[in-house]
Amino acid sequence: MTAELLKDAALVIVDVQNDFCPGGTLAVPEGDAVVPAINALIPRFAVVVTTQDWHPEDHASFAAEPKFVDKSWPKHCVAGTAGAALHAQLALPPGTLSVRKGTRRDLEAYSGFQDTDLAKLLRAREVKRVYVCGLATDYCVKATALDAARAGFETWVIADACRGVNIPAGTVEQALAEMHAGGVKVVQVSDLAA
Ligand code: VGL
Ligand code: ZN
Repeated sequence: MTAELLKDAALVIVDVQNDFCPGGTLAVPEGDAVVPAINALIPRFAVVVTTQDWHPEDHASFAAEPKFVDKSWPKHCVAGTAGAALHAQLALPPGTLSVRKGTRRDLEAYSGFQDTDLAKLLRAREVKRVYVCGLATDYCVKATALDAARAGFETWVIADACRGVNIPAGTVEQALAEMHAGGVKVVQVSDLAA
């Protein structure tokens, strides 16, 4: 049995890229654990979007001695590299939309809505509801979900289909609280998957 499509809804898969998975330059603990969870969710959505962090070689957030807490990072997701590619096991359907962000040297872009066509792409497909999952809960997932809510979409974060940097420990919990305060609803994969 295939579960019904969620009406007017899009699944926004944030930054499930090799550099954020174990073995990558900015690996999120258990980052690749989101892949089977996301693959279980995909059949419920008519509209699927991936975002990718897509930085120039000399992006301003890159540091030789990254501190993480101050948003300085190891070099990651350089445009066109294997590290910037989506995880190979994501079962993306034909017609998956793609958004790339953080492409300007001097600007960090944690949100998939920042300087992209994402809101326009969603509205063109009459999306009213946005479900956000992926990496990292405490940065790009949080920023994308908060921006989706601000843009007027009814927004959910699928908590167990996300993983976070969590440095210092507690930032994932805090991010979920901030999303909740920003009008984003929190759900689990089991609430949605067939
Ligand atoms: C991200 C840190 C730096 C993310 C991107 O995808 O959450 N985190 N760049
Ligand atoms: Zn980045």
